[in-house]
Amino acid sequence: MDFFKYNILRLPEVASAHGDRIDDLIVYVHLLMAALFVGWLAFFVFALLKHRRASNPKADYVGARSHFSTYAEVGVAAIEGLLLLGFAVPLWAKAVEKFPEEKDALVIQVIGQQFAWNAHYAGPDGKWGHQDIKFASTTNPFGLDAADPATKDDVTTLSNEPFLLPVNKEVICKISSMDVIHSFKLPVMRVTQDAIPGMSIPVHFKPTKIGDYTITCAQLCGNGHSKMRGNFKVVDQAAFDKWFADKAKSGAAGASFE
Ligand SMILES: [Cu+2]
Repeated sequence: MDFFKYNILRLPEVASAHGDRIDDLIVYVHLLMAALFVGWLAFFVFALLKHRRASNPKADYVGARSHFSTYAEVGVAAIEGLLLLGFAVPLWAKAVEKFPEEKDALVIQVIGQQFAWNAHYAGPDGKWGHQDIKFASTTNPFGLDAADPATKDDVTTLSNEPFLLPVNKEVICKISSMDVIHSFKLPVMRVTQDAIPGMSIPVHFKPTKIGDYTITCAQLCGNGHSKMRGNFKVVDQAAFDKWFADKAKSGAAGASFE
């Protein structure tokens, strides 16, 4: 299976708990398509040869008597049904629909803006600072209210500054946008979600490998779209705790918006 994933399809590295099952499905779909391509092409060549003019000088008005093609069609539909009901739907139910409890997960807000990704964590107090659209600006994309004491220790990373995630812990990202439609794509996590202005759409995943990874924007969002590359790092819990405490202490969120 890995041979198909990484040598034939050349999928990127996978670093999330559910990612392997998405790759499995991608391989199954490609195998079915390859079988159809070869099978139908062989049938086409067979039909060209069998029904060539030289061996059939007179037209046959009855046509095919065998039910082979019907059985083949039903067989293909059955395999497609199996892929959809046996793999795709259960995977969607688990990897997309079934969220972990917020109390057991790291919850962050992510906002796309032309052309950067910004992230916002409730600080060590676990409370989100008050947010209002009237405070929102390019330097304060989350509309944080600097006067609210709960804002003081909130952690933000702005303008594609890398944000950190602890390894082997569920993460919930609530995705939104300041301006146009973007799409939050973490290729190694096998996560993609449109960022839509006026909506907060959650996605969840569990990073399983320490490393530095890329965020891309998967919706053409303007002339700087190709530069809308953010970064995030998956680190061990101790490194995360240290970074988080330092960020919270520096009062990044509270200070910069006053
Ligand atoms: Cu974008």
